[in-house]
Amino acid sequence: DEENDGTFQGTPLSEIANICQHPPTLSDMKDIRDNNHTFLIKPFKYDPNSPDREPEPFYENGTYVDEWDQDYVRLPCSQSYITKNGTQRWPIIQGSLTKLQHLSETQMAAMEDIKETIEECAGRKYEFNCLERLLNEIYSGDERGHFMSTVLSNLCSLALNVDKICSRPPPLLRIGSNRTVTMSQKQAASLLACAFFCLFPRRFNQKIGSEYENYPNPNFNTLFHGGRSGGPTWKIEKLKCVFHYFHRITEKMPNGVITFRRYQLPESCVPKWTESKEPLCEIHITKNKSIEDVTGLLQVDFANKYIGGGVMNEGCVQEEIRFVICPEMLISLLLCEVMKPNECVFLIGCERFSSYRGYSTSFEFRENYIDQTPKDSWGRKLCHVVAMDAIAFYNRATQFKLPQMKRELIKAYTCFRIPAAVTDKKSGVVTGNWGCGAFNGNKQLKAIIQLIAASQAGRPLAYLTFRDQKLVDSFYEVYEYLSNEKATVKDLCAYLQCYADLYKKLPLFDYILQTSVASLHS
Ligand code: AR6
Repeated sequence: DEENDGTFQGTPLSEIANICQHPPTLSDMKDIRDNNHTFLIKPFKYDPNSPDREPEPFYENGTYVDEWDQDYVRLPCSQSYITKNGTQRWPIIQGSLTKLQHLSETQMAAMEDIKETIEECAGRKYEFNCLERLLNEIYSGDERGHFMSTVLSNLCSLALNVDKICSRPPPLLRIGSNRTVTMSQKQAASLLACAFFCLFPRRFNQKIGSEYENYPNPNFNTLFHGGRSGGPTWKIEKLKCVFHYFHRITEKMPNGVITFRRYQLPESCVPKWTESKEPLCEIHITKNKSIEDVTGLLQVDFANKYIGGGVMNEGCVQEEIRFVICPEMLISLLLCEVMKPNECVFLIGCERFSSYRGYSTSFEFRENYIDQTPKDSWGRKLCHVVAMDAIAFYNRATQFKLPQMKRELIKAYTCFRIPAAVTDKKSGVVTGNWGCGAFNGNKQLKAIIQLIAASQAGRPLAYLTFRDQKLVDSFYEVYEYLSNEKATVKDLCAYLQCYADLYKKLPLFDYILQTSVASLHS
């Protein structure tokens, strides 16, 4: 046990404020009169004594509301979804999916049938080598049989009933909108079934000037694409994770609730960094844990500004792995426009379904994962994740320039900050080498930037070094030094400001250890 094996430094994790011990107090859903919060479900209260109760879809006037514009997800079931010939697309989709469902239930469908269905629904051609390799070569006969009959039939039914299950299209979380959407896990499942069949219109084209140029593509077409090799092994493993989720929801549909919340830091809340006397936050530093294993703290997703990053392609680092083991997070690709430097997205309540081993090219689906995270009074798992996108540094020297340091600080603060209205105890944040893998950042710099942001937000910081014992010790040495110096946020900012001219000479931690707080301001 890490708590006792001496590999961590700082405050023990068990002493860091945790939302599972102190669940946040939430207003009743029915009392929320917030134009920026859309509920796809009727007001729902979770009662731990009747855990099987399901949230119900919210119907405006008893029927499906057909919104079809730039503020809403364009659902395939809309009457306004028209083919080039001017006919409605939904009846075509219904025809194809019903045929496939019938096949899967009577004689078991084949890869070709899935391919035909998807192409018929979209009215375009795709390449499916990765899907094909998984289904026809890698799955055992039993796995394949189960997928091609039971699971596939359920996916057809979830997609065919998207209008009934979702009751209306979710709003898009557009730039600057501060919008929030709350839905049931079943509604998310229905939307993901639509993504499996690549049913979301206009999302394939991300060319400049096209409607969805600033959005990721939530459809699975690129995930199925494998090229001549059938796709790299880790991409197949990602598919296995997502299909495991489909398998699980086919056995038993989860009955919880999830929320996606886009947040923009108001201009008036940008701290005066160089005047701030906030003290250093508490810290826990350790090397063997993974962010997704630390329940009850705000977990950081090392995101792309296009949320999900390479999850639908070949990407397989922290964000992509998180999204395939918790596939409900993929709904964010459907909802979220690109994130600006002063924005972030919270993913609340998403369930984890798979365990894994390896990382990046060695990534593998391991086995079923039972997520024991308790629920809040809305029926959401007490799992709070924030998508925090760093700058991708092609030239590593750029990150030490002031505008870049400031941008990263604002981003981290936007993610860590707790709105003044929230009176609950401030839970910790769990993060690590944010921006220091695919995005090429400097670990020492990012550690200090995140320390400043967490201190300003008044939240404890759990910092996972991803097996780097040297970083555990060196970061803690610097933290202790700063704490002895009684350094505050403004002092930390002063260190960074001076360091902008010194980065070529020595590492940031060395510079801090050699420089007293008093000398910074003299
Ligand atoms: N828990 C703790 N630390 C981790 C974990 C984990 N589960 N996984 C990785 N690390 P990276 P970035 C450490 O490269 O540089 C994606 O494509 C490990 O030391 O995922 O911000 C996104 O979509 C790793 O090297 O994040 C973006 O496009 C480091 O964290 C892009 O990558 C950084 O992980 C973001 O790249």
